[in-house]
Amino acid sequence: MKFATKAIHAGVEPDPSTGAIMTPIFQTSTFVQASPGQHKGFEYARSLNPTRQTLEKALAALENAKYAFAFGSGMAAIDTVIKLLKPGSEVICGDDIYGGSYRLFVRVYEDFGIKFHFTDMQEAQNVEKLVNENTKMIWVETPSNPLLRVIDIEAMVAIAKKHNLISVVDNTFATPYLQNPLELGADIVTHSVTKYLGGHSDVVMGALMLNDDKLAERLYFLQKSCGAVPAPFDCFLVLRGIKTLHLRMNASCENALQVADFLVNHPKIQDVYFPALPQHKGHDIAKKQMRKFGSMISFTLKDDTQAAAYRVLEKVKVFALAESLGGVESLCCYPAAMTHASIPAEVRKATGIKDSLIRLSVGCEDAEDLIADLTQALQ
Ligand code: P1T
Repeated sequence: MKFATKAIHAGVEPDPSTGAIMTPIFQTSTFVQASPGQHKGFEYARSLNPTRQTLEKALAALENAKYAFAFGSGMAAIDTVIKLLKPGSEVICGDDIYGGSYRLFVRVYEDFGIKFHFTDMQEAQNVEKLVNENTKMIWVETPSNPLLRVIDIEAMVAIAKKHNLISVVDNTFATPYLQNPLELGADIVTHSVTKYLGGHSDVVMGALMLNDDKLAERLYFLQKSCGAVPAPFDCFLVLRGIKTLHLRMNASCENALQVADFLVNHPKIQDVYFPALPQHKGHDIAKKQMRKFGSMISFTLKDDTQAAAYRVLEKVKVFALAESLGGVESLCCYPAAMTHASIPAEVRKATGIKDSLIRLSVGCEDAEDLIADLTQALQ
């Protein structure tokens, strides 16, 4: 099946009891058994709920994965992956990642004896150099948040396979429509479903997709044991959202090309971080491993100050100043004080997050209106 057909149909069967074409919201905590252990595949809604099961099948299909597990947030999905490790384990991780992932790794899991090494994964040798006998996992976020760095997934997978490490790719920015890390050899894909998969800024959810039976068994065990599962209503909303993933992505990626072109030619803009630009360091790798370049763009101002960035962010009218991304509505944010505030300033600076860095999530409005909005805000 091709992508659009899968997005609309995969996993969803008419409800057997009524014929309802949309999977019902099974708002129930438990399921009646005929005799202890004799049931219809569902016992207690933390372990499995029919609405969630349908969504998990649909999510698996989108990544061409054997398994998918849905969680109450993207962070809950990431948290579950880290629980595959034990005290003493070490993880090699990109240095440009979502601030919440950094916070979970450094401020939660370092207390449990797991060590994280952050490095610029654009150079594979930086990763290879950090591997030691305790290394158990490679954590890749590509394109990265907020600098839109593109990491060569196949190169990271090669290092992981050579040293018997679990390779994980956070595919939130690309979505399964643009990039399929499992097909490039990655072991686990993680998503903040809150973003493009949900697509309408009305749900917080996460997901893991994978093919490996052993890892899947452990992740399912962790999902039901730790219990960070999404509500049936949220599963329903995401089932609805993913039906238009390809349509929304096509529209927002096209808009992003136009917005980036406008920014590159604007006299007040210093740098534009967007993988579609030929001068972007990861452009060729993006062309190799992605189908389009996504709709996240970051940029800096010639007046590289927080005050100048705030002046722009306070003036936008169509773009909303808010955390998150991937909805039909365009958003803008100031990562240093918002999505990445939990990363110490010196660490942010070393990674290359400048004082005027602004991040855009380009949505599905008319590109002309988005550009007009940025024009007046930059003025
Ligand atoms: O917000 P949540 O659904 O828990 O997902 C966390 C997460 C994981 N991975 C990436 C790449 C992310 O960008 C996020 C969440 N990011 C934002 C809220 C943001 O505005 O960047």
